[in-house]
Amino acid sequence: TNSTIDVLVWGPLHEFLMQALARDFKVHKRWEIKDLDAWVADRGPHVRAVVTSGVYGLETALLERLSSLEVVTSFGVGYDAIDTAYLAKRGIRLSNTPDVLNNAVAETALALMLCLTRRISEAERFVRAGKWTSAKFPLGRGLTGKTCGIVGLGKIGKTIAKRAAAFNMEIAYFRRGEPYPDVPYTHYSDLKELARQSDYLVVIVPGGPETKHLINREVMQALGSDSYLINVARGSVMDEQALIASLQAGEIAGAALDVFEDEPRVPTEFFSMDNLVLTPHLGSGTYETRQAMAELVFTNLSSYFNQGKLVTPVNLD
Ligand code: 8YV
Repeated sequence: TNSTIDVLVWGPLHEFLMQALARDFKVHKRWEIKDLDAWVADRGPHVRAVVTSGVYGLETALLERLSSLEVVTSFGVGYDAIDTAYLAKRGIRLSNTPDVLNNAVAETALALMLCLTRRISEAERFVRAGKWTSAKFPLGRGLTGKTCGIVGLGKIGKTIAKRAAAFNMEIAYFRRGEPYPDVPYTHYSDLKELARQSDYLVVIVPGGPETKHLINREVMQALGSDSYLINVARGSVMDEQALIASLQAGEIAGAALDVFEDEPRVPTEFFSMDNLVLTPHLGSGTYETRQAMAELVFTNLSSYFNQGKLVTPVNLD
């Protein structure tokens, strides 16, 4: 039994996961601890595992005081909010939840593309406001025959590519240096060139310092006034101020954003722009996928303590 193992949960997580953890481990909920400082002084050295999510991240100052910490299991595929170099230095293991969310995120990307280009959100506002009787709703643009440029052709990127191809779109992607050997899509080693060729530019690279503001004003200008930007990756990948300026100048046709630089805060400039689709980081948010993610987090933790290894480790070497 693992019921003597102290697990610190960083913030509220999926209900199935919370219940499974409470059943099998000695769970401490960080957000319910009244005097965290006193608690850490007392229990901190006993904590062997931390459970968090890609959006909570971890404060190193607190980790520093968990001297027996062995493992961190994170809910979500992206772990840019976690200081992996710090974990590696201390020999702390880390797991994420890859693969199980590929379909949900890809479906979100396609949903946003359709919503954006057929102006679905805008059209709904039009009908709900009772405007249909007195005005004509403007036309949208189609996906068929257009080029879908993918920034980040990883597992989710490939899943998006397949679905976009099913809409008879041309698929192109950006990768620094050489093309992938086993991929049939058009390769660009220059991001601006991909943007220039794309009607829809879908961003699905990991976050973190390496991709910070990768989508800058120049990329937006290269994309052009008839083309759209879709971000289902991380807010940090896009220069939000540049996007505001670019939209105000009419340099791109519109954008669909599921992620933001300072979530859940969204720049107020966006609220009045009708050519934007704004969603609250719901990319992986289906019942099925969140359940699968919750199960995978739990399986990782159980497997670590029962078999000595994680199921989906993040390689920190
Ligand atoms: C979040 C995500 O983890 O997987 C990721 O990287 O961004 C999402 O799936 C999810 O919103 C839970 O916080």
